[in-house]
Amino acid sequence: MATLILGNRIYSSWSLRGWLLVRQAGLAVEEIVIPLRTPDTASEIGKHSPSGKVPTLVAGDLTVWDSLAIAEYCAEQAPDAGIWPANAAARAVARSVSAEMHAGFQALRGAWPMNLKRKGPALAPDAAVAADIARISAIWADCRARFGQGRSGGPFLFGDWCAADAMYAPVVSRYVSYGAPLDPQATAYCTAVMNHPLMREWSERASTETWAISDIDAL
Ligand SMILES: N[C@@H](CCC(=O)N[C@@H](CS)C(=O)NCC(=O)O)C(=O)O
Repeated sequence: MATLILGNRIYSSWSLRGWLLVRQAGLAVEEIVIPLRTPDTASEIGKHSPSGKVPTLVAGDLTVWDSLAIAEYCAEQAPDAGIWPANAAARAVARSVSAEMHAGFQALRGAWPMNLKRKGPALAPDAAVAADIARISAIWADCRARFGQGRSGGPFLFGDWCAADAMYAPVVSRYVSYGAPLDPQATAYCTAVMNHPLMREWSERASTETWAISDIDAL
C-alpha cells in the first residue's frame, strides 16, 4: 500500500491539499502525520521526503513530494475520478489557477496561517492581504462564471469538485478562521467547500489533534 506523509491537520495547508487529492482519486494509502515545528520535524519528514516538505506520497519505490505533482499522479492513477475537469478549456484554466495558488498569495499565506481550530475575532486584512483576497475572489468569480456549471451544476469552481478546489481549500479555511470580508458569491463558495464531505472529515480528524503551534495560535 502507498503511504501519504502529512503535517498536522490543524495547520498543514499543503498536506490538506495532498490528502484531498489522494482521497478524491480513491488511492489506498496509509497515513503518517508528522507534527510541524518540533525539534524532530525535519528528521522525521526527511525519512520520507527529499525536499523536507509534506505532503509526500510514497508508492513502492516512487516518491512524489509536491502537491501539484501529487495532483497529476492522482489524475493518471484514477483517470475517471475527475481530478481535473473533463473539458479541455476548463482543465487548462483549472491548472492555471492551481499553479497561481501554488506559487503565489504570499501575503495572505504569511499573515493568516491555516489554523482550523481558530475561533478568535476577525482580523482586518492589511493592504497586501486585501489585494490577495481581491485576486482570489476574481479567480473564483471567473471560474464560476465560465465553467461553474460543470457536469452536475455543482457549487465548486468548475461545477464538480476538482483539484482546483483542493488547491484553494486551505484559503477557504483561512477565510473562515480569520473572518475575511468577502462578497456573497465568495461566501457561498466557502460554505460549499467547508461542507464538502472530505473537508468535514479532515476537520473532524484535526479536532482530535493535541499538538499546538503557539505563535500561530496567538494570532
Ligand atoms: N510546494 C510544496 C510546499 C509544501 C510545504 O511547504 N509544506 C510545509 C507544510 S504545510 C512543510 O512541509 N514544511 C516543513 C516544515 O515546516 O518543517 C507543495 O506543493 O507540496
